Amino acid sequence: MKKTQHWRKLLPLAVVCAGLNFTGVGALAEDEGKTDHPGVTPGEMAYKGAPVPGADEMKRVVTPGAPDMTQAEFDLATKLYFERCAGCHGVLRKGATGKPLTTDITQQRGTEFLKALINYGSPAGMPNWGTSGDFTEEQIDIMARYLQHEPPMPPEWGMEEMKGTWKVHVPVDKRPTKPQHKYNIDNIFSVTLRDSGQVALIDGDSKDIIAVLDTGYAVHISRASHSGRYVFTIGRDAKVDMIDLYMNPPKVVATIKVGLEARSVETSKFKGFEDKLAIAGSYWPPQYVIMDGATLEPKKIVSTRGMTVDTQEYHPEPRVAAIVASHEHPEFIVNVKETGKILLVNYSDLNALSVTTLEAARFLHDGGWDSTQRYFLTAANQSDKIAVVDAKEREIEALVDAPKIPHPGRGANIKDPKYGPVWVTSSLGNENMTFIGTDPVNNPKHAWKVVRTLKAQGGGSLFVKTHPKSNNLWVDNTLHPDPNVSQTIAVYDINNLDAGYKVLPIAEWAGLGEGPKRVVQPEYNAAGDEVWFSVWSGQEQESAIVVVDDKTRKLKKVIKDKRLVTPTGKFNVYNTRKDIY
Ligand code: DHE
Repeated sequence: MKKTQHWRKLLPLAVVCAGLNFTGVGALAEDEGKTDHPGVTPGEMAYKGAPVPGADEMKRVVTPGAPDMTQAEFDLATKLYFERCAGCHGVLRKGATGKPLTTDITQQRGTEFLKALINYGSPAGMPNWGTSGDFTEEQIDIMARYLQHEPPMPPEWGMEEMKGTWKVHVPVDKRPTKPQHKYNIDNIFSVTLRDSGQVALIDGDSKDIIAVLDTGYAVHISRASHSGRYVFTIGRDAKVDMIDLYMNPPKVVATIKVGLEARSVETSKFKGFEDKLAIAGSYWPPQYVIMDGATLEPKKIVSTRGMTVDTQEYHPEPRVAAIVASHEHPEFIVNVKETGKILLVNYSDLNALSVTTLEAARFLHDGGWDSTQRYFLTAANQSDKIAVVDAKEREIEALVDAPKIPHPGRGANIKDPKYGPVWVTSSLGNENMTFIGTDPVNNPKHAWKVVRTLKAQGGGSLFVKTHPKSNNLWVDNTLHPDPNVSQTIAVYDINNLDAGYKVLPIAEWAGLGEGPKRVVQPEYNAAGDEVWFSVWSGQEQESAIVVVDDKTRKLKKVIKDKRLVTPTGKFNVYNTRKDIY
């Protein structure tokens, strides 16, 4: 079997076939009368009563201890699992942000338990796939049975596969040498349109949509190159798209598929290497690839499989989570989720790649720089810890406790009136926002300690945000089960943190119809005087982006357009390329 074949074809093969396929009965081919069954002739009806399902529907998937499924159900569940569940639970279901779902556990829990969990979700952060309307009752039943079968093993994805998908749509010498339009590139926002497989480029000055570009499926993040000229997006399907913002309108100039599932992409920022290289990390296969920064040509692929940091056991699926580009050395800092290791990948000589492995904690997820951009603070979310990497000395500076399930995005850097420079994360699993001192020079007593814990509106928070020019600290509660919480935003006055937060009714301001209308990911404009929120509804429903004046905290603009399908992450070019948050 050819390696590039789609992995759904490589299912584990506990499949037994009951291939009763009578549909093509040649002797009856000329019998053309009408029956109650469209496409079925009277002769066929007389012979077998009604059409039987196709081969895929009749094949049964059998795993000892699990309820049987048809092949068609198994294929559907494999697709839904990949789209909705693998991100948290892992392709091989060994767990990370979500709990492990290996068959010893799922078979013991049984179908009814699993159905209830999928339908209603859990306070620990499992989304309510049924009651939110994302999954139908039938899909929930299929998923509950699927989880009791062994997971299909996806194929590897090496240089041959990458090169097979790599396309340079506009060669470097055919690209413009200066911007071909009047937009202020630094104030363009790249907005993920999650369920339409696109990004919208929005002009931060006029709030007009400049372009809507096809990308990979459910783009996770956009990262701007050091110069700001290029924006790189990574789809959940591991497709990287490189957008040239000089073109009018901006266009995708190169693409590549780096694996089957991915979440992270970054470009080199160290002096002398600006815009030279790009890196993408995959969830499956567990690996990262370093590419040419102008064409996406894949140069070096490195596997992340290996031993876990604590028990030192082999892990077959250590996924690559956040990646940042060091400002201190020619290095990418790569989070390996399941092994709990942080890799310092020195890109100065790709033929003698030097990788330093730092020991942190499981399961590494997202993170960002402190205000000096020397220290990278990153969540080891199921260990309830924040790992601090000193990018200059190339070592772990501290492991700080941060209950429960810290989820910073890139975090927020503020000047705490009492404790000096701190970095803040909110949490998925409870209402705590954790403030960690980041200034070992002038505030050594508070450095790498939790100096303050504040309560947000509740758990289910994904992102915090501020800006060096702002006095506001914003915190969302996107995954909170109560719509009064998930559809609003809490904002703190940084100079009066003890006074608590104010709540702004962002979804109400958007003036949308039916839908979950979850408010997600505050993002500043380049000047730091506006903050943008996505109001994220279902694929068939209207969504919006709400722009708030940072000083007055009043509504400034609602961006609505039928092309804005399920907006989630927004990445301002200037703030992203300069790592400002
Ligand atoms: Fe994310 C960042 C992984 C679900 C929106 N998300 C990240 C990063 C990782 C990650 C590893 C850091 C990338 C980096 O910095 O290099 N996210 C995952 C998952 O594994 C998870 C839990 C499940 C999944 O199936 O993907 C997940 N994420 C979501 C969502 O459901 C969100 C809310 C909506 C969406 O678009 O899918 C979502 N993730 C985001 C956003 C960021 C992000 C907006 C960047 C935040 C920032 O400000 O930097």
